[in-house]
Amino acid sequence: MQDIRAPAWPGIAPIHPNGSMPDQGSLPLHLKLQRLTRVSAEAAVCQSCIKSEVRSHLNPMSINLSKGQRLDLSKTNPTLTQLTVGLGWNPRRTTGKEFDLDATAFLVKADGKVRTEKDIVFYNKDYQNHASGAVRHGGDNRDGQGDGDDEKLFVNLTKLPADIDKVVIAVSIFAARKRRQNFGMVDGAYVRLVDESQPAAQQEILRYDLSEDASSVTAMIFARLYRKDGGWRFEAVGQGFEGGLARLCQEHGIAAEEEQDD
Ligand SMILES: [Ca+2]
Repeated sequence: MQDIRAPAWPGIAPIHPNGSMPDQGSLPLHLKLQRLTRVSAEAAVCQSCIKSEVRSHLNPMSINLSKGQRLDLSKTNPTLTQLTVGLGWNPRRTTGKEFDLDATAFLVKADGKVRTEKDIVFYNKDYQNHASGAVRHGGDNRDGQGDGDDEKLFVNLTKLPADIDKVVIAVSIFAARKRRQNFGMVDGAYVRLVDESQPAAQQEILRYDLSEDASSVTAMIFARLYRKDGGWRFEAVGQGFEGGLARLCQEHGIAAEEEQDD
Protein backbone atom coordinates (compact mmCIF):
# COMPACT_ATOMS: atom_id res chain seq x y z
CA MET A 1 0.00 0.00 0.00
CA GLN A 2 1.28 3.41 -0.88
CA ASP A 3 2.15 5.73 2.00
CA ILE A 4 -0.43 8.49 1.65
CA ARG A 5 1.76 10.86 3.66
CA ALA A 6 4.42 10.83 1.01
CA PRO A 7 3.90 13.27 -1.86
CA ALA A 8 3.47 11.53 -5.17
CA TRP A 9 5.85 14.07 -6.66
CA PRO A 10 7.00 17.52 -5.58
CA GLY A 11 4.16 19.94 -5.06
CA ILE A 12 1.45 17.43 -5.72
CA ALA A 13 -0.88 16.19 -3.05
CA PRO A 14 -0.67 12.51 -2.23
CA ILE A 15 -3.41 10.30 -3.49
CA HIS A 16 -5.34 7.96 -1.30
CA PRO A 17 -4.15 4.37 -1.60
CA ASN A 18 -7.53 3.26 -2.88
CA GLY A 19 -7.26 5.71 -5.76
CA SER A 20 -5.26 4.99 -8.85
CA MET A 21 -2.22 7.10 -9.54
CA PRO A 22 -2.56 9.38 -12.52
CA ASP A 23 0.07 9.29 -15.21
CA GLN A 24 2.38 12.16 -14.34
CA GLY A 25 2.99 12.79 -17.99
CA SER A 26 -0.70 13.50 -18.57
CA LEU A 27 -0.76 16.17 -15.88
CA PRO A 28 1.12 19.09 -17.37
CA LEU A 29 -0.63 21.72 -15.33
CA HIS A 30 -0.65 22.32 -11.66
CA LEU A 31 -3.66 23.87 -10.04
CA LYS A 32 -3.57 25.12 -6.48
CA LEU A 33 -6.97 24.85 -4.82
CA GLN A 34 -6.59 27.86 -2.63
CA ARG A 35 -8.98 28.67 0.13
CA LEU A 36 -7.58 32.22 0.31
CA THR A 37 -9.32 33.28 -2.85
CA ARG A 38 -12.66 31.73 -2.10
CA VAL A 39 -15.32 34.40 -2.35
CA SER A 40 -16.04 36.24 0.85
CA ALA A 41 -19.45 36.04 2.46
CA GLU A 42 -20.13 39.57 1.25
CA ALA A 43 -19.12 38.81 -2.29
CA ALA A 44 -21.00 35.53 -2.50
CA VAL A 45 -24.38 35.43 -4.12
CA CYS A 46 -27.19 35.93 -1.64
CA GLN A 47 -28.23 32.35 -1.03
CA SER A 48 -31.66 33.22 0.34
CA CYS A 49 -32.33 35.17 -2.86
CA ILE A 50 -31.31 32.18 -4.92
CA LYS A 51 -33.52 29.86 -2.95
CA SER A 52 -36.64 32.00 -3.10
CA GLU A 53 -36.06 32.36 -6.81
CA VAL A 54 -35.61 28.64 -7.28
CA ARG A 55 -38.83 27.66 -5.59
CA SER A 56 -40.79 29.45 -8.29
CA HIS A 57 -39.12 27.28 -10.92
CA LEU A 58 -40.25 23.94 -9.62
CA ASN A 59 -42.10 22.03 -12.25
CA PRO A 60 -44.25 18.95 -11.68
CA MET A 61 -43.21 17.68 -15.12
CA SER A 62 -39.59 17.35 -14.03
CA ILE A 63 -38.06 13.92 -14.53
CA ASN A 64 -36.41 12.08 -11.66
CA LEU A 65 -33.36 10.24 -12.87
CA SER A 66 -31.56 7.34 -11.27
CA LYS A 67 -27.88 6.54 -11.44
CA GLY A 68 -26.83 5.71 -14.97
CA GLN A 69 -29.94 7.07 -16.64
CA ARG A 70 -29.63 9.41 -19.59
CA LEU A 71 -31.87 12.03 -21.12
CA ASP A 72 -31.76 13.38 -24.66
CA LEU A 73 -32.22 17.09 -24.00
CA SER A 74 -32.58 17.84 -27.71
CA LYS A 75 -35.82 15.84 -27.61
CA THR A 76 -37.21 16.78 -24.21
CA ASN A 77 -36.22 20.45 -24.47
CA PRO A 78 -35.48 21.23 -28.14
CA THR A 79 -35.15 24.97 -27.52
CA LEU A 80 -32.72 24.53 -24.64
CA THR A 81 -29.74 26.86 -24.86
CA GLN A 82 -29.26 28.12 -21.33
CA LEU A 83 -29.63 26.13 -18.18
CA THR A 84 -28.87 26.21 -14.52
CA VAL A 85 -27.34 23.28 -12.71
CA GLY A 86 -28.52 23.47 -9.10
CA LEU A 87 -26.85 21.57 -6.29
CA GLY A 88 -28.32 21.19 -2.84
CA TRP A 89 -27.65 19.44 0.42
CA ASN A 90 -28.90 19.64 3.98
CA PRO A 91 -26.87 21.32 6.71
CA ARG A 92 -25.21 19.18 9.33
CA ARG A 93 -27.53 17.95 12.07
CA THR A 94 -24.85 16.60 14.38
CA THR A 95 -22.00 18.41 16.07
CA GLY A 96 -18.82 19.20 14.22
CA LYS A 97 -17.86 21.24 11.21
CA GLU A 98 -20.57 22.09 8.71
CA PHE A 99 -20.56 20.23 5.41
CA ASP A 100 -19.19 22.55 2.76
CA LEU A 101 -20.00 21.01 -0.60
CA ASP A 102 -18.49 22.61 -3.68
CA ALA A 103 -19.89 22.40 -7.19
CA THR A 104 -17.33 22.25 -9.99
CA ALA A 105 -17.65 22.01 -13.75
CA PHE A 106 -14.94 20.43 -15.87
CA LEU A 107 -15.15 21.36 -19.56
CA VAL A 108 -13.46 18.44 -21.24
CA LYS A 109 -12.55 17.23 -24.70
CA ALA A 110 -13.65 13.91 -26.16
CA ASP A 111 -10.79 12.24 -24.29
CA GLY A 112 -12.24 13.38 -20.96
CA LYS A 113 -9.41 15.82 -20.21
CA VAL A 114 -9.52 19.59 -19.93
CA ARG A 115 -7.53 21.67 -22.43
CA THR A 116 -6.08 23.91 -19.73
CA GLU A 117 -6.68 24.48 -16.03
CA LYS A 118 -8.94 27.37 -17.05
CA ASP A 119 -11.47 24.78 -18.25
CA ILE A 120 -12.29 24.13 -14.60
CA VAL A 121 -15.01 26.32 -13.14
CA PHE A 122 -15.09 26.28 -9.35
CA TYR A 123 -15.27 28.44 -6.22
CA ASN A 124 -11.96 30.21 -6.65
CA LYS A 125 -12.79 33.70 -7.89
CA ASP A 126 -10.21 33.40 -10.66
CA TYR A 127 -12.03 30.35 -11.98
CA GLN A 128 -15.68 31.27 -11.55
CA ASN A 129 -16.20 32.44 -15.14
CA HIS A 130 -15.08 30.38 -18.10
CA ALA A 131 -13.40 32.49 -20.79
CA SER A 132 -15.96 31.40 -23.38
CA GLY A 133 -18.82 32.74 -21.29
CA ALA A 134 -20.37 29.27 -21.45
CA VAL A 135 -20.14 28.35 -17.77
CA ARG A 136 -20.32 30.51 -14.67
CA HIS A 137 -20.22 29.61 -10.99
CA GLY A 138 -22.96 31.26 -8.94
CA GLY A 139 -21.02 31.58 -5.68
CA ASP A 140 -19.82 29.50 -2.78
CA ASN A 141 -22.19 28.26 -0.08
CA ARG A 142 -20.33 26.89 2.92
CA ASP A 143 -22.98 25.22 5.04
CA GLY A 144 -26.05 24.19 3.01
CA GLN A 145 -28.40 26.27 5.16
CA GLY A 146 -31.91 26.93 3.87
CA ASP A 147 -34.17 25.36 1.26
CA GLY A 148 -33.49 24.95 -2.42
CA ASP A 149 -30.24 25.07 -4.33
CA ASP A 150 -27.12 25.79 -2.34
CA GLU A 151 -24.74 26.25 -5.26
CA LYS A 152 -25.36 26.85 -8.94
CA LEU A 153 -23.59 26.57 -12.24
CA PHE A 154 -24.97 28.56 -15.15
CA VAL A 155 -24.42 27.01 -18.58
CA ASN A 156 -24.93 28.45 -22.05
CA LEU A 157 -24.70 25.50 -24.42
CA THR A 158 -24.33 27.69 -27.51
CA LYS A 159 -21.16 29.29 -26.17
CA LEU A 160 -19.32 26.08 -25.42
CA PRO A 161 -16.23 25.79 -27.65
CA ALA A 162 -16.55 23.20 -30.41
CA ASP A 163 -13.76 21.07 -29.00
CA ILE A 164 -15.46 20.82 -25.62
CA ASP A 165 -17.33 17.53 -25.78
CA LYS A 166 -18.66 17.26 -22.24
CA VAL A 167 -19.38 19.35 -19.21
CA VAL A 168 -18.74 17.23 -16.15
CA ILE A 169 -20.73 18.31 -13.11
CA ALA A 170 -18.92 17.33 -9.95
CA VAL A 171 -19.31 17.95 -6.27
CA SER A 172 -16.69 17.67 -3.57
CA ILE A 173 -16.58 18.15 0.18
CA PHE A 174 -14.24 20.93 1.19
CA ALA A 175 -11.35 19.81 3.43
CA ALA A 176 -13.07 16.46 3.85
CA ARG A 177 -10.03 14.59 5.07
CA LYS A 178 -9.24 17.09 7.81
CA ARG A 179 -12.88 17.36 8.84
CA ARG A 180 -13.30 13.58 8.62
CA GLN A 181 -16.34 13.94 6.41
CA ASN A 182 -17.70 11.95 3.50
CA PHE A 183 -20.80 11.78 1.32
CA GLY A 184 -22.25 9.03 3.46
CA MET A 185 -22.72 11.66 6.18
CA VAL A 186 -24.40 14.23 3.94
CA ASP A 187 -28.20 14.26 3.72
CA GLY A 188 -30.36 15.33 0.83
CA ALA A 189 -27.70 15.86 -1.82
CA TYR A 190 -29.09 16.34 -5.32
CA VAL A 191 -28.41 17.93 -8.66
CA ARG A 192 -31.09 19.33 -10.93
CA LEU A 193 -31.34 21.07 -14.27
CA VAL A 194 -33.46 24.12 -14.92
CA ASP A 195 -34.18 25.35 -18.44
CA GLU A 196 -33.41 29.07 -18.47
CA SER A 197 -33.73 29.53 -22.23
CA GLN A 198 -37.06 31.29 -21.93
CA PRO A 199 -37.06 33.27 -18.69
CA ALA A 200 -40.83 33.54 -18.62
CA ALA A 201 -41.16 29.76 -18.64
CA GLN A 202 -38.25 28.61 -16.54
CA GLN A 203 -38.79 25.01 -15.66
CA GLU A 204 -37.01 22.18 -13.97
CA ILE A 205 -36.07 19.56 -16.54
CA LEU A 206 -34.77 16.85 -14.32
CA ARG A 207 -33.52 16.01 -10.89
CA TYR A 208 -31.11 13.39 -9.63
CA ASP A 209 -31.19 12.63 -5.92
CA LEU A 210 -28.04 11.09 -4.60
CA SER A 211 -28.99 7.89 -2.85
CA GLU A 212 -25.81 5.88 -3.13
CA ASP A 213 -23.95 4.41 -0.22
CA ALA A 214 -20.99 6.78 -0.32
CA SER A 215 -19.40 6.25 3.05
CA SER A 216 -15.81 6.65 1.85
CA VAL A 217 -16.42 9.15 -0.90
CA THR A 218 -15.36 12.79 -0.67
CA ALA A 219 -15.82 13.76 -4.30
CA MET A 220 -18.39 12.71 -6.82
CA ILE A 221 -19.17 13.16 -10.47
CA PHE A 222 -22.88 13.82 -10.26
CA ALA A 223 -23.63 14.20 -13.92
CA ARG A 224 -22.41 14.89 -17.42
CA LEU A 225 -23.75 17.04 -20.20
CA TYR A 226 -22.39 15.63 -23.44
CA ARG A 227 -22.68 16.14 -27.17
CA LYS A 228 -24.42 13.47 -29.22
CA ASP A 229 -25.75 13.65 -32.76
CA GLY A 230 -25.52 17.42 -32.82
CA GLY A 231 -27.45 17.87 -29.60
CA TRP A 232 -26.84 17.64 -25.87
CA ARG A 233 -27.67 14.82 -23.51
CA PHE A 234 -27.57 14.47 -19.76
CA GLU A 235 -26.30 11.49 -17.82
CA ALA A 236 -26.84 10.92 -14.09
CA VAL A 237 -23.45 9.49 -13.18
CA GLY A 238 -23.07 9.14 -9.40
CA GLN A 239 -19.42 8.09 -9.54
CA GLY A 240 -17.55 8.60 -6.27
CA PHE A 241 -13.89 9.23 -5.52
CA GLU A 242 -11.66 9.65 -2.54
CA GLY A 243 -9.36 12.66 -2.42
CA GLY A 244 -11.82 15.53 -2.82
CA LEU A 245 -11.56 18.18 -5.51
CA ALA A 246 -7.85 17.56 -6.02
CA ARG A 247 -8.63 14.01 -7.10
CA LEU A 248 -11.37 15.22 -9.44
CA CYS A 249 -8.87 17.57 -11.05
CA GLN A 250 -6.48 14.68 -11.54
CA GLU A 251 -9.24 12.61 -13.13
CA HIS A 252 -9.64 15.34 -15.71
CA GLY A 253 -5.98 15.90 -16.48
CA ILE A 254 -4.88 18.57 -14.00
CA ALA A 255 -2.61 18.03 -11.04
CA ALA A 256 -3.82 19.84 -7.95
CA GLU A 257 -2.95 20.23 -4.32
CA GLU A 258 -5.38 19.06 -1.72
CA GLU A 259 -7.45 21.78 -0.11
CA GLN A 260 -6.52 22.94 3.36
CA ASP A 261 -9.00 24.00 6.01
CA ASP A 262 -8.69 27.35 7.78
CA1 LIG B 1 -19.30 25.34 -0.95
